[in-house]
Amino acid sequence: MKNNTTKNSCRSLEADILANRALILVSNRGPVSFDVAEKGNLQFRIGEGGLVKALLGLCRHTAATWIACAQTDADATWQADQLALWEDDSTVHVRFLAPEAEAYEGYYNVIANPLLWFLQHSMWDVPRTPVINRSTWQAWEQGYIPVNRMFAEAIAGQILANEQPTLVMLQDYHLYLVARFLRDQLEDHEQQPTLLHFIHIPWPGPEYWRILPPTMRQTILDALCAVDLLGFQTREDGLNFIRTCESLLPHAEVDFKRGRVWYRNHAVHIRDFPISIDVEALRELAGSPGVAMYRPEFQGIIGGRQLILRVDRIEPSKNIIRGFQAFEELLELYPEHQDRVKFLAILVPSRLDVDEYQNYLDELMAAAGRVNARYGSSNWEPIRLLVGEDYPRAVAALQVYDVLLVNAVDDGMNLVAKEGPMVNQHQGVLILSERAGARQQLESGAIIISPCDVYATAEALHQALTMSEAERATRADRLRWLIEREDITAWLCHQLEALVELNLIEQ
Ligand code: GDG
Repeated sequence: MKNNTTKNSCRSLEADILANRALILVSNRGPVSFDVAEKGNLQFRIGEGGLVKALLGLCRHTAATWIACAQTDADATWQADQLALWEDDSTVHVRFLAPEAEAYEGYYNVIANPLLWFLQHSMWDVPRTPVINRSTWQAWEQGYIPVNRMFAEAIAGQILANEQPTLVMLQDYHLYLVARFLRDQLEDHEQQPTLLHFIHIPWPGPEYWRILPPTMRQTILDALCAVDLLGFQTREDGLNFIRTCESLLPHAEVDFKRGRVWYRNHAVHIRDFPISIDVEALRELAGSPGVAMYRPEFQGIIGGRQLILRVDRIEPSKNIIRGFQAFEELLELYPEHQDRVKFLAILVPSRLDVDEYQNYLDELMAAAGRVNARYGSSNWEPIRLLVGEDYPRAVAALQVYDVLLVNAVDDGMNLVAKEGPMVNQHQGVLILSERAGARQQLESGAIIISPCDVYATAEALHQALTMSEAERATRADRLRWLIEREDITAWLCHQLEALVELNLIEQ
């Protein structure tokens, strides 16, 4: 009931705020992607996930434009036009930017991933990596900077064409420099937009940002200080941002209590908005035939045993190898679990053209192979890997776990930790890394572990596998309650509320 009331008030807040305001959404990847159909005409698919759906929901209230980088050749040929995605007559104007291949490569595959991603997940092995050499600088100067500038130019053009004041919502670490370029572009114009930037990945403290050369880190901090409202996944990420400005951005005046940095005559407000899932849409998918069809496959894999599950992109920050090591430790410490438990790892290929990711895949397969060779028998394969992109299959697996292992070494939020408890039918136990953003909200229902501590993770696995039915049910109820009351609508709503509270926008 409460949830419905909140949803309705969120929808009316969205409508009120956007009634007299244009909207520009900006992200590296757009909400749709095009390909060429058999007859040669363009056809599109809407991106999966709650984020795209929630942001697209906003577009129905006003004149909205979504600006992103083309991901396919067909995207690049799409002539910035209105797209009708809904049954009523509302539309969204989708505009793709098509940077030169070399510039995109430097922006995306060198600076954003791995340099910033690894830095913000504290994953560099500092005595050896990163090596910031001439080609990294080239990727910065001829890739990250110009692609960010290209975004700013496109946004500025759109703002000047809009008759109403504009709210710009920027997403993530690919676009750190956009706000400053945009302010520079609009310096002599009256139409100053309200800028909101949400960062989906962790923000470490200044000690980590020191890995970047001063020019790079100051350019990033300077640009982010041109935003009006800067959103992070957790309170700690926000505090780390303020600490980073205090230590590394000369002339910045920080105010921890108010969550504000004053810089170049402008205040940037820092808040946490933990992202979540679209509970309603997930439940609908979980009840669909497309998910049900996987049940027999999983029954076969599990074979009446208990199931430990993980679902991740193949990504070093997800800490997949230590998960296998913890399972090995469990089998050694508590041999009674041998032949009684199956560990299923559903792994989604990701960024395999970056060396670090390809190597990680090889290493994790070897780690799983070692456990299987050591403990497996003709009727028991301890670890099963399922590699591939198949979201309904992942949801089907989430319905049947006894234990869900989320042991990321660092994670902005981790949506799997929120999806699992919502669809699981076994009162399954969530083991959650203290370094996943989801811990801030889910701590009281999960077993919290320190992700590098393989021994403690093994103990947590044992605790979860042997937990009483009553405790499992209490924890599962708690998790469902916590997730349901703060779903993706709330994430969006809290950002709009903050804009109003901070007087960054008149209602
Ligand atoms: C970044 C941040 C933050 C699973 N199998 C498939 C598939 N999935 C879904 C999962 C989940 C999503 O993909 C992954 O989201 P995560 O949050 O777990 O992780 P990242 O991809 O690293 O996301 C993260 C998030 O942004 C949002 O802000 O939480 O911290 O790193 O929903 O169930 N999706 C598709 N195919 C599959 O086979 N398309």
